[in-house]
Amino acid sequence: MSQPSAALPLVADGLGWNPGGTRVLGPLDLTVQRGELLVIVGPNGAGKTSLLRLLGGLLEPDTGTLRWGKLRGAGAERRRNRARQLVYLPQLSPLSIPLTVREFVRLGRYPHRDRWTLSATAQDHEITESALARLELLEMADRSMVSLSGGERQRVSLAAALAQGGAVWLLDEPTTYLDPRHQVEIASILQAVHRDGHTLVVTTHDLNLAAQLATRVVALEEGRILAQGAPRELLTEEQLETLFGVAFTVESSPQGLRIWPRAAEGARS
Ligand code: TTP
Ligand code: MG
Repeated sequence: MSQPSAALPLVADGLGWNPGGTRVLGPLDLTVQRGELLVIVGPNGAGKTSLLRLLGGLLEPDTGTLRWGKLRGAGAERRRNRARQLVYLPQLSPLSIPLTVREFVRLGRYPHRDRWTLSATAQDHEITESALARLELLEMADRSMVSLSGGERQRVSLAAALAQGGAVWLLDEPTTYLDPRHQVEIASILQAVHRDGHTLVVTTHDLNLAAQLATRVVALEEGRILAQGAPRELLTEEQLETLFGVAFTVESSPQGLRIWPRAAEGARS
């Protein structure tokens, strides 16, 4: 895995996005510190994906500024450096990609290729194979992307992210489609990436995952930051009810938090 560089922190100042004149996000201020694992939670339509896309430079803000500390170069060179430093995992990966799993994962190495020859090196192949192995995808490496289930596609996207590497990882609901075993596996991969010193910004509706992973949680509501703090400060019954409009039970133990919506309690017993 590539070593994190000094391309941090990420500082958003008055950041706002108003497509077609309608306010979707902001204006908001957000600083992501180097080495943080920031989890963004909030209801559908709160603006989590929009915020992640803005942070990744995939959307142009309508207001405010976004600073990437110590990102070198200008123009095309700067964009290239950003592509090397930034891993972006979309919420929904494209459905009809005419590539095999291995080819798709190898594409993750694209920003690292020599800009003139663009050919994959032995190191690119080695990193690709190790990412495929890590996500248990070697057996399906020659299958077409078109033939995969949603969860399989999500694991392939994560393998491509792993192959790419980079200082900052922006992951939009990385576990939505996964079965329990693969959810646990992905959580442990994200923890390993974080332990290696990388910075992660992750959106999720899985509040238990947020509690398990986050160094800080940001609650987003109608495009604005409602509250933020350590998981135990932010993921409280009161705060979650305010945010999602449904009652929650939060059990706290030395092992961590257990969170579930209270309406589900009847179904559990
Ligand atoms: P999102 O940012 O997609 O909201 P979200 O990611 O919090 O929601 P979910 O939990 O369902 O993934 O959208 C916020 C609003 O912005 C929503 O009303 C749709 C709108 N929007 C656009 O108009 N254009 C876009 O390209 C996107 C991404 C969102
Ligand atoms: Mg989203």
